[in-house]
Amino acid sequence: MGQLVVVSNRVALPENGKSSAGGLAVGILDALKENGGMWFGWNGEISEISGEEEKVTILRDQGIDYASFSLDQNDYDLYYSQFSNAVLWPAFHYRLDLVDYQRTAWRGYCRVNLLLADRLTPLLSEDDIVWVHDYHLIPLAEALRQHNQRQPLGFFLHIPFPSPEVFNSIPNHARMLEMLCHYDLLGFQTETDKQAFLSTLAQETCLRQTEAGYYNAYGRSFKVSHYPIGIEPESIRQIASGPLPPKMAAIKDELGDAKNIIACERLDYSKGLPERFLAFEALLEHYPQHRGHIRYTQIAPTSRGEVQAYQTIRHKLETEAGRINGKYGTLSWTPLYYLNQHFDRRLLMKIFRLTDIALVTPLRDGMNLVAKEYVAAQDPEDPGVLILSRFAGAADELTSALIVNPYDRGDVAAAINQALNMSRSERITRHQQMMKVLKWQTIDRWRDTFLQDLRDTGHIAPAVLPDKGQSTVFLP
Ligand code: GDG
Repeated sequence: MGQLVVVSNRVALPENGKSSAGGLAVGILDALKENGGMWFGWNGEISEISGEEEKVTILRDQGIDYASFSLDQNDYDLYYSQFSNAVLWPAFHYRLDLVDYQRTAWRGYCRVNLLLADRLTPLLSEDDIVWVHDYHLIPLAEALRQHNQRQPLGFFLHIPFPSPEVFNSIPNHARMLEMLCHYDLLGFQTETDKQAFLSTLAQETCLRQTEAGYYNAYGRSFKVSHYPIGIEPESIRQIASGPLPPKMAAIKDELGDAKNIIACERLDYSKGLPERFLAFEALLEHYPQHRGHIRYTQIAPTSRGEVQAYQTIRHKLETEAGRINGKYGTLSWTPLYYLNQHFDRRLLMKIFRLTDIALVTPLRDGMNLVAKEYVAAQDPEDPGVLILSRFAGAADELTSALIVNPYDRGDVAAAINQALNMSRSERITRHQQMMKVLKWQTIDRWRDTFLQDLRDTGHIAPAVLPDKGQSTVFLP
């Protein structure tokens, strides 16, 4: 049997023989450890030499080959910062107003994917299976097919797939759909995402269903399904319930009887942070009985700091946090703690357990792992309350959370008030219902079902390929 080859934009390289990877990376690493395999992608470094000259470095650790490379500045700018993060990310999160499209970026995006196929091809064997992750790598399957690679190629989209009207607003949308159909398996987070993809495809071209889950378009056959990503609830429970570091114990004492509200995510406009700050302000305004008795801590480490839209939202949050604290704070009480910092993962899980309410209110989110981690970190005898946006993929599964519309600050404020007043027995019931889902749809299940389906696509007739040796042109 061949090996599993995972391809993602970034590779989480092992450090000092020990991996520092977070939840998703751990799930991928487990699969690689089980079956042996390779993880291929960018090492996170920008190199001085040109992309074409850059070599792949292979590092072997615990039976896994980490095949990684640097990008040059031009490739990083066009492929990563511009097309991936200033076109695809905002558009797929319904923020067409933030799309900054340039044709050079699209060409750079395609060129880097072709470069990745050039580098990956010599590392592949005929009986390998290849699992490609996320929106940076839409063109990769087509590029690999043009290198005569016939292995099962699977693609999982971690972010939402938007409605046809939104997707069709992206220049090159038709070309991207065609590129996606070179994969044998296309996986989405939710049924809604899957349906949005199929509707978009059906509008663009002749789409035929050939058997349950299998489709045909552009002369190629592929499977389409949804695979909600999960977490490892037991490992999170263990971390969260372990002893508190001394610094944390002091914070716990300091909190006293105050109710603690937590929110944590990368600083990203899709996560609905400014809207959430305003919802918190609405709570203080309309439910004055909570003033002085609650504390909202927002953890938001910087991400993609070089992209303009991310700098703008950072400034906005700094201003808003200061304004709200200035308006409602007293000499002895600060309502909002805004921490633009990265926290250690283990510490984060303990903080989740210590807090009474989690605010997870993205404007759009593929899944949202923080929502799931928060629930798993709770004490089952005295759990906190999850307030969850209806626009997070997780809302399909965690229906016992308090589901809110993040655009309606009155709705979010009312949910916080409801959570602050919720009886212990209701909190326990809701928590039990959510834990049932989390224990079923774990990250292992997500990975195993995807990989099983990818192996099963082996019976699909291979795509029509050019003869070996015939030169092919990869057109953006
Ligand atoms: C994409 C999709 C989808 C956050 N702050 C810190 C920290 N985190 C960790 C969380 C969680 C992870 O980062 C974030 O995962 P999310 O799912 O919430 O969001 P994205 O980063 O946008 O992920 C998303 C996901 O892919 C998986 O498919 O669910 O929809 O957008 O694990 O705990 N970790 C540490 N310090 C922090 O300050 N250590």
